[in-house]
Amino acid sequence: MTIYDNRTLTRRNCLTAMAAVGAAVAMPGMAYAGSHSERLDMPPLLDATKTGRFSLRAQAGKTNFINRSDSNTIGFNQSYLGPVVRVAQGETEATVENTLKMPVSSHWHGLVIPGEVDGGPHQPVEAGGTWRVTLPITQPSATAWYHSHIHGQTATQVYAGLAGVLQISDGHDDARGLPSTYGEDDLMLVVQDRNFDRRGRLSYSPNMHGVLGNTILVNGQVGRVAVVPAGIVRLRVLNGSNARIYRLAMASGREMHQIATDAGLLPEPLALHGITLAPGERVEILVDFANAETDSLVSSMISNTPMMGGMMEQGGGGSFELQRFEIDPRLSPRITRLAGNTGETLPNLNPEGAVQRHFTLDMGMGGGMGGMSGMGGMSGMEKPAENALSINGMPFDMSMINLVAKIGQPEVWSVSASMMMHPFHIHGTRFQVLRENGNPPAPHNRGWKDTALIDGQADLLMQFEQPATERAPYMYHCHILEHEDAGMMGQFSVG
Ligand SMILES: [Cu+2]
Repeated sequence: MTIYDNRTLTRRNCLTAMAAVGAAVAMPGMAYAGSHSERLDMPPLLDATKTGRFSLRAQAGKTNFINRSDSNTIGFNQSYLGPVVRVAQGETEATVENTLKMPVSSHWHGLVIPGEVDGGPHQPVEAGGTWRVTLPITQPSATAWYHSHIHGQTATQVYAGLAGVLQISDGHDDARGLPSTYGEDDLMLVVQDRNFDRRGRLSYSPNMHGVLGNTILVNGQVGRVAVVPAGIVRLRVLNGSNARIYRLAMASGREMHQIATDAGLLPEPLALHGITLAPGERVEILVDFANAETDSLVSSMISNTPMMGGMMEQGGGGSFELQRFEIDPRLSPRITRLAGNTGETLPNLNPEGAVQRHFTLDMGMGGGMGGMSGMGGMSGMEKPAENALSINGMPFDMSMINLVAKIGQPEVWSVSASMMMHPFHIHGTRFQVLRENGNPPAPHNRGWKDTALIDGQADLLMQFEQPATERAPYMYHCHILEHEDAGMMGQFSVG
């Protein structure tokens, strides 16, 4: 099924696009930089903390990203992406209505909830249908997200816009001294890379290695400026890209203070100059703009193809801008001191007596040998072969339960990837990164996670709290969406 107008698909390299738009381009490999003349909009906030319910409607629309040219897109409650849904602990009723002509789903990525309400491939919302579920939320505050998860369609549907942010909030951020005024000192940044043709229309060219775009979108917008007060600002960053891995830094070199990983707050801010963020991962950072100097969140170029796997630190040269910040002196900063202890703790599960499982993320022939043209994702046009990718040699099969886990039983999942880096996501739980390549995890990976970038090998420690039946199993998969769709996924029940 095609979401886009096929006539807009073009096969040309990035230089053509750069020449065509004539935009100020300072980013290697990035075609559209924008002009920084317009202010970044936050996604609409859908606050369900008081009402205990929210509704999402999958709908088709047109979105003008660049060059005043409309692209066919899909979104939740709007034409592209969805609202920031804010929920509190307790029971929340979610309604997902599907007005599209194809099945979609809404997987609550990062929620520790039963398999039956997880929104994965076994809970499609058929065309014209409605899905009503109760989400029993018991986990602490975190920035989670939601996106469609129909097997074989996840990459195209998310690329076209079927994703949004789900914030779990206990309402105590003021007491913690954390910025919490949405859109003022608490900013949501959904970072995605997308390809646009020379007329500025969204295009999708399947590639086995995952599609890399020629343009950065933040909250579905190109080249906007975020206006912030001259104080401490909280940035919640979601990597909502299909395949691109970012190495986040501030252009000025100023410190970032990490306060949360995927699945929750750290005990106290962690000062860092760089944070790696793979597809599906979230990070929350505090940035102090007290010196009132403009700055930008930037990323290094990171190569991740089967030919160049594991070249994280070598980068590939250069960096590009994700989001520019300007200070408005008229905004009075609400938070001027770095928060202290948040009251949360680092995960410290006991691995004694844990069930040991091994997962090898396999590229197969198609992935391994077709990598030559995949650089930048703009010239490699090979179509993904069905099920060319697998885990432990088994491509995903909707009718097969790959493993059975027990509630309360500690498990260590040893995940390895040889040819390139893969972000590994597990449904229905949060986990602790125990070791990365035999070493203690990188500082920014020490909090609760639900997605971990496997650059070689990592041991993940977890303990399942919720049930998942054989009819509504949890997934584990690579979060490069083209890999997931091509079979790098498995499923499991928990009882
Ligand atoms: Cu992968």
